[in-house]
Amino acid sequence: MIGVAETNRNPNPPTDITLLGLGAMGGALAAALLDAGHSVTVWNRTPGRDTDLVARGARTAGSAREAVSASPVVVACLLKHDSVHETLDPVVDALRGRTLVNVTTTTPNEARELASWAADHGVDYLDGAIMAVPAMISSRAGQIFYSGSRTAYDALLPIIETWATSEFHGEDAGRASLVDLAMLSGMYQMFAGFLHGAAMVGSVGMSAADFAARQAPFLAAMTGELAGFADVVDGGDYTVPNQQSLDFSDLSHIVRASQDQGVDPAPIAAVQALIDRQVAAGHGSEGFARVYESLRAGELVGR
Ligand code: FVH
Repeated sequence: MIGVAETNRNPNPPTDITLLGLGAMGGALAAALLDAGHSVTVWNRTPGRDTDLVARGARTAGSAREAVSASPVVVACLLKHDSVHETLDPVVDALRGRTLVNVTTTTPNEARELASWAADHGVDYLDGAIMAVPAMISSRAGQIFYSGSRTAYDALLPIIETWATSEFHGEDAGRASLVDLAMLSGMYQMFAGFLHGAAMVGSVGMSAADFAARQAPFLAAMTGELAGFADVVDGGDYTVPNQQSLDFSDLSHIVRASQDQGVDPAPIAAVQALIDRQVAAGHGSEGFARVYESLRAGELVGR
């Protein structure tokens, strides 16, 4: 990964930018570009979403072709992978020789497919994965991961930094998306874990708000354990001392408690299944981090 400080800044970045897609995120990105003094051309499939941006100085394009033709840099912030092709396939001849920054959420393979499609049509392709909600755009709290064309990243850094903290993750166009989706995987499983706990205590009348007030500081403290797990995983030795063993980590009592309360134990049962696989493979005395091996191998038993 290449961080912001390690990039070659372009002292004369292009100032004309086209933004395709004026949904919640596209609108925020366009507004940030206008605030930074860029000349911004906007286009949206459904007319009428550009009113505020035009009032702030954006030029509006009557068609995707006109929008693409207006600037050397075209940013696509559309709903999904298919939307990008639906918008750009018919105008790909106009895109030739320009840079496409695609911040539409895609899977890694969809990003790679778009990079390959762009290369076939003479388009420099930079994929972006946004780790922010629209309200975080223009703040350093937001992060956007990029991968694909390093040339494009270096040239555009002064522009894309107006949106959020930028990180370049390499020339595999799918990598930014992969990191993004891996981050979201952890987040959604944490949310599901919280909701499962809320359902357990809800069965005896505790409100979700009461539970959240207790769970939030506990989870925040537990994130301090992540670096230790990471050290064990990266070191590849799950026998290092002072770890909680898989045998000790048996969670079947939580599964039973959930069932006893009439609550679906699916989230915690999934964790227990990962533990069981490693214990069955003879690794019960090793650390909890060993469940990584089952996940990484994509198979039921450890290597
Ligand atoms: N909003 C957020 O918090 C998240 C944060 C993380 C990253 N995402 C991704 O950003 C992409 C755009 O998200 P959005 O919030 O702007 O989404 P919407 O407000 O729903 O707007 C969607 C825009 O896409 C246009 N669109 C949809 N399908 C097509 C199509 N086939 N051809 C052309 N344009 C299309 C839609 O146009 P319209 O419905 O107004 O005509 C909107 O402009 C997204 O990948 C998030 O995952 C945001």
